[in-house]
Amino acid sequence: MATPYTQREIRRLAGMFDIYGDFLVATPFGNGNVNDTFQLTYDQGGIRLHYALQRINSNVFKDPVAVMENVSRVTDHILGKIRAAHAETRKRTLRLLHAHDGKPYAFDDMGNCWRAYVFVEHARAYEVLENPEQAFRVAQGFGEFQKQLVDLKGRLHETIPDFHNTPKRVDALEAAIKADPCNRAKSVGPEIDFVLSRKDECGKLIALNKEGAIPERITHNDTKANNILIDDLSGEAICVIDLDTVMPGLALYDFGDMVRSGANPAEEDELDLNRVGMRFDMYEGLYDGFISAAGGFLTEAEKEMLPFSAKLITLEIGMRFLTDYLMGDVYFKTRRKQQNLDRSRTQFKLVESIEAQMNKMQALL
Ligand code: GN1
Ligand code: MG
Repeated sequence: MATPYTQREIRRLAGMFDIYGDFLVATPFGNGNVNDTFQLTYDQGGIRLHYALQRINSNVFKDPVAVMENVSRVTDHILGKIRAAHAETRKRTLRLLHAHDGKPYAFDDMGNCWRAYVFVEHARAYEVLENPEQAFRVAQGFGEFQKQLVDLKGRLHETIPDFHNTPKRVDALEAAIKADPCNRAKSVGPEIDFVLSRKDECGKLIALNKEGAIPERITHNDTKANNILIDDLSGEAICVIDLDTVMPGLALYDFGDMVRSGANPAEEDELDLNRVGMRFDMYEGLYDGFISAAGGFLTEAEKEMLPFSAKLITLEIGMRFLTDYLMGDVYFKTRRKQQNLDRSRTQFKLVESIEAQMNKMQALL
């Protein structure tokens, strides 16, 4: 990842937080599409320690302080749960460092909001999951995360309103087709048709929630496989990360995004569409893992919609990539031309693959 920040600047930014020891080096970290992340290395009395320093993308998160209030509440709550379990465990939660004024974030001179975390060692995020056992653990980890938050008191801020409101995402696509600021719409006719021919299904989950058939919960809303850390030694999913979109939502959004990102053996921007599809054994792993953690609190109506949620969220993210392509790549980071279009194509290929296996998925229920 190219970064506009020099070592000196990062060192100064990191200096806004209470970190003891000597700054050694900062390196760009991870593959996020939105925020900028650096791994910091410090020397503390001869021992090397790592921290994560992150700039919140204020184009995406208009109210970073609200984001940080949510993240603090959620991580404190989960830490309480881990401690109360009184068990030997590698389970972790992200831990925020304090800035000098005691707040868990700090603004730089340019008005950017930064935060720093203790780095979780000996664990990593996988872009593509390797086998059904790993899928099971990832889904179990995200399911446990939802379960840990069931008794969090008070509503969290909606850090991005209507984040998973699929009909509004369709509206945004249609507005982008109409505005067509980069004159790209004519080149993506099949992709546009793909979405619009499925428009009628897009409001299904929102409608069920409105009718009271499925409840609002506290959900993660960005349960990409790479947003959970897997312990190097045990293979257990030990820490959910990327908590900016933790907010009121439907449990199904989290399951859907897990399937989208965890059951596909190819990367999100894979160019060879023959490699893209939903592996059924991976779906089974994700399904079993999610049920093992969340089966106790999910209602029958929610369980019934699990297969559909995989299709819906994959379609939704595909249309978000397509919209961003039409708008000139203003939301998601891109590293090459047409990357957003490539991303949308993989999502639509995956939707087709999910549709073709829908009966088998239903049968698992
Ligand atoms: C973004 O930041 P990252 O890469 O985890 C996006 C998600 C998308 C994802 C697709 C706030 O997540 O909604 O599903 O890219 N996050 C936001 O890769 O828009
Ligand atoms: Mg992420």
